[in-house]
Amino acid sequence: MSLSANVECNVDWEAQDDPEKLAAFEARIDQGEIIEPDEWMPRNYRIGMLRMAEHHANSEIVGALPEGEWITRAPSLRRKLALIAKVQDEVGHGQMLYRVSQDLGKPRDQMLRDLIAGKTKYHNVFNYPAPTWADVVAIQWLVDGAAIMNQATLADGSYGPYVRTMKRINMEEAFHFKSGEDMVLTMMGGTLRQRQMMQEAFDRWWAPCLMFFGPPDKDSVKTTPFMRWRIKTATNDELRQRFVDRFAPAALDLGLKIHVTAKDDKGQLKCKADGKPELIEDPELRYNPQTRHWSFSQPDWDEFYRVIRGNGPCNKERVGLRRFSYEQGQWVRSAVLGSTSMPPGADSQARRN
Ligand code: FAQ
Repeated sequence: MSLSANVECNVDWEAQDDPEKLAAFEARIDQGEIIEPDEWMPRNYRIGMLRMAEHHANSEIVGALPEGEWITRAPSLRRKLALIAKVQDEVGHGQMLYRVSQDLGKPRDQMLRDLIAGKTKYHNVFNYPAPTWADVVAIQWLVDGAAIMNQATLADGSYGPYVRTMKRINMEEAFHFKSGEDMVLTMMGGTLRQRQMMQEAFDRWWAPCLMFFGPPDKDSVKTTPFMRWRIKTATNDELRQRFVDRFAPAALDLGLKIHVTAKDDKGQLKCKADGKPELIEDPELRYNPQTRHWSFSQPDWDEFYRVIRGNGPCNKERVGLRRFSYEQGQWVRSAVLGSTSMPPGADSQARRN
């Protein structure tokens, strides 16, 4: 089955599949079998897998942008070479994941158009600014660390092409993470100013990274059915806890502090004289030897929903750059594919001219 262009790809929980085919499919899932694109699958499995792979592909190509801005400003030739390779890897991951999504039935051009029209999402973390080199370090250490943690579980999933792509991507992400570790050690072993820069960047990225794994399980409609079909193999909260258990002690060992925004008695943010939010050490952060887990304060989930709905600090800038890139490629699509379609939003403008 293939979805035609401009079809809305939404999971429909009311949709009924042939009960016999569904039972046979679920028996295969229970046996740990891998599902291939040309085999029968429930409609919601196909759509759910497509949406996840497309969201992932979007995240890779948009995720290359905050770090890409730093290529010309990297502090040494060695760091510059590593950063160029890393950014190139992320775009390559996007390429592979758009291919996986295409095979599930959505044309690539529609995916690129939906991204710049704001119809589809990408990861929350890529809507935050990277104002200093220490932010590049935080991205490679924390965001790549979070990505590996999530993707290691996705590599145990049930859809063959996505699982195989995850295995390949995870090997490359492991290099990015190692580079992040090397850079955070350098920063924290450096001058007072370098350590301060790293702390400020860490403060900017900690909460977005907690949000990286998605909303709390109680608010995640898709987690239970996706776990049933092994599209996901760990819940959002399980992964968030693994992240904190791994990175909270590592950060403290390096001399970093884990901050949260201070609130007054009415739950309103407290601000400093310069208007920036006041930060305090996370009062919930502690290790529980019984559970062997770290407790921590939940991030601001209202901020998460604002950001993923297009109202984060850098959404417009990031999508704007993707639009610019799409428009710049128009002549290639028209020369190679004979495409006459204009970038979304430009159609009415073009017709008027
Ligand atoms: N950001 O019901 P759930 C990388 C949305 S690549 C934005 O829990 P689900 C490499 C979600 O889509 C990182 N939106 O959804 C790199 C859903 O929206 P919908 C990309 C989010 O699917 C590193 C709604 O909220 N990785 O980092 C986020 O069960 C450095 C309800 O959520 C992947 O995409 C979020 N954080 O679980 C590149 C991995 N979380 O569909 C450059 C694959 C949730 O209702 C530099 N994806 N939403 O409109 C997944 O594992 C899952 O899809 C989740 C969400 C965990 C993202």
